[in-house]
Order: sequence, then structure tokens, then C-alpha cells
Amino acid sequence: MTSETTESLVMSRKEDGYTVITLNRPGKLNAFIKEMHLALRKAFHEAANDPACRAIVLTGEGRGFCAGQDLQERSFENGPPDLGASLAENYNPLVTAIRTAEKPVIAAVNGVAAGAGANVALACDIVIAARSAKFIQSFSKIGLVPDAGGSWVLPKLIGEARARALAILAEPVTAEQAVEWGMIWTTVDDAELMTAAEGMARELAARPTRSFALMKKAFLAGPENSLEEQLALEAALQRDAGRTEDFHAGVEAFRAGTKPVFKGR
Ligand code: T3D
Repeated sequence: MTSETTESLVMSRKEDGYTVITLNRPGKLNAFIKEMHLALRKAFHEAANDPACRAIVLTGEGRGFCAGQDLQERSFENGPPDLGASLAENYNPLVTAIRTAEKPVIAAVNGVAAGAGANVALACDIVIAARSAKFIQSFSKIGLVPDAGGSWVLPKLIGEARARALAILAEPVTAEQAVEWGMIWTTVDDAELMTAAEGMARELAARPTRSFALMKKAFLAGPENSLEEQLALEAALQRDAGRTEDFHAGVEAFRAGTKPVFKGR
């Protein structure tokens, strides 16, 4: 690495109520190298565990969101690399951290999101993409299979026919097409991306954070559960939600006809 340091590979900016985490290898479209994974895990862990942070925005510096694994990092000199180990060590914990974070995670997709870069974005709770962004399941172009949760989340989002075709053909999906297919939440003009993403984060930071944490548990478990199991889980989660200060504040404000002040607990 020349001017790249672990610290600078990922930037973390704390705002009032939310944190913006920015992948920062713009010259390589923010492709993942080991050091960037380490820095991202650290930044994400800090934001996830910071009580003052009630929403996280993940974005990329420059013209790309993330081009997935840095292919220059892979060496075949001593035999084939162990990609399973790479996933277990780096990508899987990241996707799990995003899905289990007890606060909403917004992906602000500023440009191309390819390979694991696309699927890290799709692991986030809400995806907002710049109009010029595109999503590419580029794995099959280099003989790999979708990872970082892509084979799990894509069929759920867009149906199996489209998921299979995207994985096999590795064709880019524009931001507008992604919205139309239900792959992402919305698209905005490029210049508006961070205003939109941070505006949403600011708004979410003023909402009842525990309810977001609990509903994430429900959505995570849902696909594997029977209806009976999911109903039981909803009852357990709602029991917890009903015990929060924010539920109390919400009901009091409703009765008084005032605006609730949610504290996230
Ligand atoms: O290994 C494991 O741990 C297993 C996990 C695998 C997960 C994966 O993500 S596998 C998939 C890896 N990603 C790709 O295959 C995508 C490769 N990149 C591309 O196909 C294209 O770059 C894009 C379609 C994303 C963008 O194209 P374009 O024309 O807009 O940009 P570009 O000119 O190709 O790229 C700009 C620079 O970024 C360029 O560097 P240079 O020549 O200017 O110094 C290019 O080499 C670099 N870059 C882009 N993607 C990667 C990359 N360098 C290393 N690895 C990349 N993935």
C-alpha cells in the first residue's frame, strides 16, 4: 500500500444521532482489501455500540460504492487461495453485523456496487442509490458464486427467476430498475444522495430505536419460521417493545395530541 493506511481506508463521521461510515479506496472503486475489512469492522462495531448513534449510513468515496473483493489481493503462487476462509473471516461477520445491528443501517449507494460490494449494500436495512449507480452480481465473470448473502437475499427481494438470471448473466442492474424490481428502496439524483441518506438517518435517530432493533430480529427470523413460530416471536418481541419508555411516550403523546419525544430506550 502506498498512501493507504488502515485508518484512512474507512472514514467514520459522527453526527447528531447518527454515524456516516465511508469506504475510502476511491481509486479502486473501494474494492475490499484485508485492511479495509478490519477498519470497516472497527468503525461499524463502534457505531453499533455507541448509544448516541441511532442510525448508520454506509457509503463509498468517489465514483464507486464498492467493487467487491480486490482481485489484486488474490495470489495463486502457492496454490488456490482459500476463499471460504476469506468469507468466514471478513464478509460473513460484516453481513451479520449489519443485519443484527440494533439500529437501522442505510446504504447510500453512490456508484457501481459489484460482487460482494453489491451484496453488502443489499444487506442494509434501507438502500438509497444515486441515479447513476448500478448493481452487478459480477461473480460468474470470474468463476465464483454470489456471496456476502447474495444468494439468500436476492431471491427474497426480487424473486428467484430474476435472482438466478442476474447471478448467471452478471448483467448490471440500474438504480431505477432496482427500485422497480423491489431490490432497493429508492433512487435520487446523484447530487442529492447524501442529503437524502443523512436526512433519513437524522429522522430515524429521532424515532423509537428499540422498535427498529426488535423488528430487525423479526425480519431476520421470518423466512425460516413457520407462521406459528413467527406469531410467537412477534408476541415475544412486542412484549419487549411494550416495555420500552418510547412506547409509553408514544401512547402518552397520542392521547395528549402532542408530538412524542423518543429516546431510543
Ligand atoms: O476473494 C474472496 O475473498 C472471495 C470473495 C469474493 C467477493 C467478490 O466480491 S468477487 C467479485 C469481485 N469484483 C469484481 O469482479 C468486479 C471487478 N470490477 C469490475 O468489473 C469493474 O471495475 C466495475 C464494473 C466494477 C467498474 O468498471 P469501470 O469501467 O467503471 O471501472 P474500472 O476502470 O474497471 O475500475 C477502476 C479502477 O478500479 C481500476 O484500477 P486502475 O486500473 O485505474 O488502477 C480497476 O482495476 C480497479 N478495480 C475495480 N474493481 C476492482 C479493482 N481492483 C481490484 N479489484 C476489484 N474488484
